[in-house]
Amino acid sequence: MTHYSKGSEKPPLKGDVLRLYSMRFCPFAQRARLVLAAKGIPYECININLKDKPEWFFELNPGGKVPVIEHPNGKLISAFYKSVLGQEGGQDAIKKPLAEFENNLKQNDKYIGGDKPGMGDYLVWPWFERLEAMQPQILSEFPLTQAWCKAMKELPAVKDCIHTTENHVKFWEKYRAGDAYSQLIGIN
Ligand SMILES: N[C@@H](CCC(=O)N[C@@H](CS)C(=O)NCC(=O)O)C(=O)O
Repeated sequence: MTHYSKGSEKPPLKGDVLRLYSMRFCPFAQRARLVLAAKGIPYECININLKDKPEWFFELNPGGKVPVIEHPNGKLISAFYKSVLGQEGGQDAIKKPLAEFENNLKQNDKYIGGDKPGMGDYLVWPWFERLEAMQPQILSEFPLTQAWCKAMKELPAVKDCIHTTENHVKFWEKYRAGDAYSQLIGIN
């Protein structure tokens, strides 16, 4: 199995197939492989020699790290971002995973695993924070998820890290418009 190194040519993309740049022992890349496999998404795996990286790899990720996903049409935008940006099809695509999330929340539990917040709650919260800020009407169909959002916002750690709805909206407007200072929204 080839691991592409310095001096190699970048292999041409295979039609429409998604490509994952990986390294066999990288846990982050393994996480990407796990999700692609679990979702049944076909992909081509290109291994990178991380001790002797090909020059062309830095064009894909200037940080030089795996994993990197490349899509032949260059556009890879998740259902989450589509829905946050109000793009066509985004709302429908996000409803399926939201329904799964809702079904996994138990009627009497405050958080994912019971009455105490756990790692799972904190790991998924940032996406819900943005969804709630940008497309709150989507969440109105999911009452348990809404109650969970409310409980999350009462946690000191979440309070400490949260951005206001106003700042999320301003950030997205400016970021989409290519404003290099968008990342400073909310800093006086
Ligand atoms: N969470 C990070 C970490 C990725 C990462 O650290 N990958 C390691 C391999 S497990 C890597 O590419 N290391 C090469 C390097 O740092 O030069 C990400 O996905 O951006």
